[in-house]
Amino acid sequence: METSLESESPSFSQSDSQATGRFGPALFGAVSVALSFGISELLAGAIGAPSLIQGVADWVVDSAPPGLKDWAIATFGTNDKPALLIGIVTVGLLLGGAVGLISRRRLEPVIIAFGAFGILAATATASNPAAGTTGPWLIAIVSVTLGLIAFRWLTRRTQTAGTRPSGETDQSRRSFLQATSIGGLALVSAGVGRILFSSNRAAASQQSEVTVNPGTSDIPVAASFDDVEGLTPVVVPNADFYRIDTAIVVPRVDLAGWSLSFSGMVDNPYSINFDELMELPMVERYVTLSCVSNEVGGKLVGNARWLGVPLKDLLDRAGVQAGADQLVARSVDDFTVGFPTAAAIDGREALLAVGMNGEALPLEHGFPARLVVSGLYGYVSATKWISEIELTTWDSFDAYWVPRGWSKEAPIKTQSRIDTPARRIEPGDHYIAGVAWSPNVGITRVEVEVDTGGWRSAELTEPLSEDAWVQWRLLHNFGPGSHRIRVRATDATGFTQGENHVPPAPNGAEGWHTISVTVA
Ligand SMILES: Nc1nc2c(c(=O)[nH]1)N[C@H]1C(S)=C(S)[C@@H](COP(=O)(O)O)O[C@H]1N2
Ligand SMILES: [Mo]
Repeated sequence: METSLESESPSFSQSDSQATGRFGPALFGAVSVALSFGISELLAGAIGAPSLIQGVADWVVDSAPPGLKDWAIATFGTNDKPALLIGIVTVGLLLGGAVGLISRRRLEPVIIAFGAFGILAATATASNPAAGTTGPWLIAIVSVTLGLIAFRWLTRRTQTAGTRPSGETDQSRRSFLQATSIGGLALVSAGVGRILFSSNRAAASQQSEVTVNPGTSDIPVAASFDDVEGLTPVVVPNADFYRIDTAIVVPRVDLAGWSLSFSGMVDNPYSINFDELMELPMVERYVTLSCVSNEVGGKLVGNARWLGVPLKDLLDRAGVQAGADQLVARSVDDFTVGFPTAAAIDGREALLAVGMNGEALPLEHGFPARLVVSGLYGYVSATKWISEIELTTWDSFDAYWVPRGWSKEAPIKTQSRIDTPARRIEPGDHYIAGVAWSPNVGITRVEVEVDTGGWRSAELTEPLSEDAWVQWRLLHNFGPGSHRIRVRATDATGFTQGENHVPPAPNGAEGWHTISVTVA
């Protein structure tokens, strides 16, 4: 096979001078990669499957060494996914540029690099159970082929012209234009792909058609300090609720094909579909959910009104066998949690939830059903897009985050956070206010200290339940200067938060949230 470009164009380097210049091949490589990426987005959007970039991102998330996730969440918060996608695109374009430079004389490296990327990306993407297998390969083959064709086209035109000594400047301008148009095509493909993707998924999702009706609910109306500016609402609206999961593409569950199975150490294994589930008696409860990665003062915590079936009812029907001391819950995308079976039956709020704040679960929060277990961090309890509940022994299985260095057992630690005042305020009276939580236990006291003025008790909202956070506030007269404010909560067991700072890994952050404000 003739793949040597040099033989077609011995004077390649002569033309390689102006606008596209010495780095022309790098530009061509990068632009060809961009086209591959763009076509991959377009095809993914058209068939509603994850694109290659998303597949690679998924793979990075699942195989990233422990510590990287902590770093990513600490650095990017809930923007960690966009950051990862941007990172992958950037690395891809840089590699494309490098391969272009190396390949200025030969096509083999480009074919090998593009081919290897296609194979790896398709393999990674196809390993996501939600992606299917043919889609990723089809997308990889078409997008890699078009990328290669683009590279060939860009480089060949340059070289042909290079044999005409007088046409160098014209040609290099033309190559630059060609590269620009390929880049534009890549952007348009990606944009159209993203639009197709969201409309495709929105149309195919039955989430908006599901209404969840609690019937008669005895749940209290949330009392809150509405007049305090900058304070997090007692019940966080769905759109504002933090989101943490390993899914690059939010799983879209087809209700007709969905069921939840109860398996393992049970007397009567069974499955339940969505219609059957919706017929069961439900309760509505306020439960505060927290991510173990939440730093002291962090935003990865929220309180919502969940509607669902008590897990105990579902387990009673299955008949949990003696010795089944671990409940493992698996999602449609193969995420797992594991927690002591006792937590599902000891009387705490432990729900198979279908509703969040009066609506069907949003897609990002687990439609059609998820677990909510009061007092346990999300990574050991709150399986979204749930598909299976398996009863097993504590020692026979470690769920997703455990081999990645996080504790196997992870009760939520008592915490408090300062939401307001802002970092710069004018002298005078200002509320110091925030939230405090200890799900399944409850908060009894929140104290605030300004500078070294001693701890003062804050006013608390009427707790919605022992599972929900409370708001707290304290009016303070601020004089000019810089002031340190810190907060600590006491829970219903009598435990008061300690000052010592502990990082999130491996089982949750500790310490007093401390801020400083400048008054001028
Ligand atoms: N299927 C699935 N469920 C999951 C996760 C996940 O990665 N996949 N992450 C868990 C973690 S770490 C947390 S903190 C909570 C967050 O729930 P939220 O996104 O609704 O706030 O979901 C849990 N449930
Ligand atoms: Mo989490």
